[in-house]
Amino acid sequence: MSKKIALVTGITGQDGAYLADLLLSKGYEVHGIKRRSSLFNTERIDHIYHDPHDEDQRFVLHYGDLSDSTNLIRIIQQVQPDEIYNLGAMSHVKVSFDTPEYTANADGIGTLRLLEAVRLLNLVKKTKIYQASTSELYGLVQAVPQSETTPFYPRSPYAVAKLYAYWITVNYREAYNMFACNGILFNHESPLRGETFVTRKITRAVAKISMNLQSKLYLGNLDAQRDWGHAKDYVEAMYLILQQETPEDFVIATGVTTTVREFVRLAFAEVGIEITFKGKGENEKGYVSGSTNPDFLLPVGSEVVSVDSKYFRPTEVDLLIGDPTKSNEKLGWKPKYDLKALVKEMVAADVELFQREKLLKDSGYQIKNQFE
Ligand code: NDP
Ligand code: GDR
Repeated sequence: MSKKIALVTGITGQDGAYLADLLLSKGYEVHGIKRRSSLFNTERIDHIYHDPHDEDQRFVLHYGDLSDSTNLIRIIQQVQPDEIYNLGAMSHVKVSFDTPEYTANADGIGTLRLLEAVRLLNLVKKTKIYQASTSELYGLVQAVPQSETTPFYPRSPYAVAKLYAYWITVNYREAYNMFACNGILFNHESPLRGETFVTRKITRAVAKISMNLQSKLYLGNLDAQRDWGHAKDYVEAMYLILQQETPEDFVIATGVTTTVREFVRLAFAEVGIEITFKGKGENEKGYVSGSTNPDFLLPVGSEVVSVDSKYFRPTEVDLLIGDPTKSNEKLGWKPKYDLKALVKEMVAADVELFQREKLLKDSGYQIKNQFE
């Protein structure tokens, strides 16, 4: 049998990088769409990228954008993919309140453009489509745990755009018999997670604070509860969804929920720092209440976490907890990582990252500060 061909939008993102690794390990030829940017933006996939002059290319990048129909049509016509994974999106919920129109275009209409391209090119029978849907669709809590049948109530321009993408995927499946599926994925994280999402923001700050490179971490809503898994487990589910006999939608989640506050506590514990929280809402703070870290200089009682209301969202999603029964039973999917293992891996990766920076600083080099 000839090798399968996959096309991945959002290949330069967290999930794109893990999915490309997975598909290559399964013998696929992988094509990815990357955006032109003024700086290199392929850091997450550089380890699999080969000199384009080499022969036998199994990993190919194309310039493109989900806002450009003709570009998508041309790439799909050229690649003739067996599977398309639509992971490209403006994926930051808070930023979507600042860029609602762009978010609707890329995340909502972008999905329509891909579906239409497959239809126009007469690839409906050949090409299967995975749509990166999200637990943000549930938004304002209607019922928990959230499953494939829980009603949606989106709470951000991002979630509303993704709601359109969800339904247009269902509609093309029903109207044109397309093999098009939604994976309703709950939050998933990793050392490759974007630096402004809360888990990575926390693990980076914890690493820096433990090395005396930063003194404080500012966060928004500490009460928010999320069902956090590992991206490596979640891309396996994406693949499995497209290998089923019939196209269906699946919730992918761990079934365990945790507050942002508890994530902070677990992350500090990884570097031997104990944190206690005092106060409420905007006045809540986290203090050092103990330390077994011999290199940590701040004394017990130091304030290392503070709430800044600038990180609050105009409308928040308070509680997400997924019911993965269908994916457990039909896909045979079960996550390998639990939250503790996830936090451990993320903190260890950021400690390693900042050890390099500390070395430079200790040698007299100026290091750049990046805050969010
Ligand atoms: P990232 O933000 O890490 O990656 C998003 C990717 O989309 C990047 O490659 C980005 O390119 C690309 N992109 C952004 N805008 C466009 C555009 N207009 N045209 C083409 N590509 C674009 O997200 P994740 O990897 O975390 O998530 C993957 C997908 O899954 C997203 O659609 C997200 O909304 C969804 N999702 C994510 C969850 C999570 O917890 N991670 C949970 C549920 C759904 P560039 O690198 O140039 O910015
Ligand atoms: P989310 O992820 O909005 O769930 O979307 P994010 O990590 O941004 O926020 C999770 C929760 O933490 C609270 N929070 C903060 N968030 C950020 N980013 N920065 C802070 O300082 C901060 N303080 C508290 C937030 O209010 C929120 O409640 C992610 C994205 O990957 C989406 O693309 C995806 O669809 C969903 O997960 C499932």
